[in-house]
Amino acid sequence: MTPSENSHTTSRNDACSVGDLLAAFLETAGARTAFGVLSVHNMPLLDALARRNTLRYVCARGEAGAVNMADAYARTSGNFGVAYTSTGAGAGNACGALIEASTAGTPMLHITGQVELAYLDRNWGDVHEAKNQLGLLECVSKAAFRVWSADTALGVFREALRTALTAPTGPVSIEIPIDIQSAPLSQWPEDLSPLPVPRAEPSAAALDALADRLRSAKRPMLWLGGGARHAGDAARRLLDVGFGIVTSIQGRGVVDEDDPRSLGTFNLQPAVEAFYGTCDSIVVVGSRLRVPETARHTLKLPRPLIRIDADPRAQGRGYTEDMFLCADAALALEGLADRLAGRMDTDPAFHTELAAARRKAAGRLRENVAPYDQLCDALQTVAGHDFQWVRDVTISNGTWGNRLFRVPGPDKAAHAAGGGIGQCLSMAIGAAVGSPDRLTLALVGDGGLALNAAELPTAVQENTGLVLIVMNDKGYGILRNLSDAQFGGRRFYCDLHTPHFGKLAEAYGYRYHHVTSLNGLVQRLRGIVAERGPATMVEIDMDAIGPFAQPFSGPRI
Ligand SMILES: Cc1ncc(C[n+]2csc(CCOP(=O)(O)OP(=O)(O)O)c2C)c(N)n1
Repeated sequence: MTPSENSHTTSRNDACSVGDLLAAFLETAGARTAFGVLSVHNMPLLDALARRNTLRYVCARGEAGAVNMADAYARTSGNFGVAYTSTGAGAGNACGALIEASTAGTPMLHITGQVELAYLDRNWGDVHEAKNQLGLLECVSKAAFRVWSADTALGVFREALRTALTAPTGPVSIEIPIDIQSAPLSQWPEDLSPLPVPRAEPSAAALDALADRLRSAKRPMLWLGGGARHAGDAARRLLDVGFGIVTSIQGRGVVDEDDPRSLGTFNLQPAVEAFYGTCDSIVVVGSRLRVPETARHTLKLPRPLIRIDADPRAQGRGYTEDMFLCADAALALEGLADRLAGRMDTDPAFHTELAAARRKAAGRLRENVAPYDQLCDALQTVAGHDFQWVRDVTISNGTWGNRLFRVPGPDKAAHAAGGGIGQCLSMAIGAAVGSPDRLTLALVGDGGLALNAAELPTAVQENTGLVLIVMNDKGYGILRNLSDAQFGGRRFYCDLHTPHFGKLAEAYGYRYHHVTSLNGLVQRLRGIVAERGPATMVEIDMDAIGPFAQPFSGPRI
């Protein structure tokens, strides 16, 4: 709709409005970038943001894209994310992406409009009206707040940001009725600073008890999840004490994935499960022990199983633990390392056997994904050590992308943790905007790309330089495999009419490469990466290259 269709008029010159306050608060809190879709129901906010002109604003083409961008921006930049949407359909469009940000625990603010206070929740058919929008956002976000008046707005902004940044972190929605957005404050607050973020401090007694439990272990493991992303230093100290490490997919890169004392993300393969059988303890830190990463909690983990989590509700989830410590991951592991350094006598063969288990698991995966292991290796060679790896829910990610392909750090990888297809392109844009000097590689299937192809021009407009690798098998490959494995080969609804990717790329100003053979790929990819246009699309023609050696229909491959 056009602005003139809306009955409400905004006062654009008032520099002391809620919109100005929000822009000033975001700036004071350290925000540098925001993503969004302009709408009549957020114009006072975005007008204020633009007038203040201290944040970069990225025009997404859809609200799902804006939230995905802010999400991956936050995951890879270490800052919190900011996304603006409109009310009604705009906020609704954001919901799938908010579910993803909630699943991944991404700290971000989602700011959305609402109809005028006097018309709110009355079902009078106002433009962009939505039934119980706040309830909807409460369900998909970590929390949702409404701003009721100009003078109470700052308190809401501060509490929303504190909630987003407090472990377990997550997206928080703020709903601001359109008349409140432009309403003047009676007084401009002196202090706009954000609130301190509480960290769950472990007690000395709890750490002593934990150390006592582990001191005699000969083959102790650490399982690190997304909640331990900031605990890399402490985890490395424990490696030096004699621990072995494995990570969840969300915990990738917390310690160097090349470290021979780490299993990387080979966390549930048969060779690794056999190795777990030889371990005499495991400390699970900041991980949900997710259903797909534990074979529905049937994966046999070592005992005693000790869990450390900042969220007290993690206790007993999936596995009953032998000991639980509610604490921040870094504080707990530092405390543990202080108590165990020089006081453990672990099995000298432990790390060698761990490395052998990883080799075995990786070798099996390599055989199963052939010939695409060559693509994995070529990308790894060309990417070097400072790049970002953003992935969609495509077979290539579920197999080699999540495990064989190594990431350089916890803040250099992002994927759809909740398993929703189509979010990769937007996430890659957010990651690239946050780290413009770093190469951003994005891995997506043709089916997934179709969902958010609306954001193709955003990548070019923002000059992201991202390299989008499209695994084109002309349909939903994983669902074909599942149809074969579980539905007697009845491949219903799996085949898609896909675009001519070369023409699509050309239409949007992408550089385009069509890969029909894996021969000489390193050299070819080197050229592709070196040219770094505004954005590049590399279509991997899977019809021409051929199928995977082993059809993939589950994570144990
Ligand atoms: C939002 C959403 N819709 C539907 C699905 C179901 N789904 C899972 S994988 C998949 C197919 C993805 O196809 P593509 O991106 O081409 O990757 P491929 O399986 O071919 O590797 C679908 C539709 C989903 N996971 N998420």
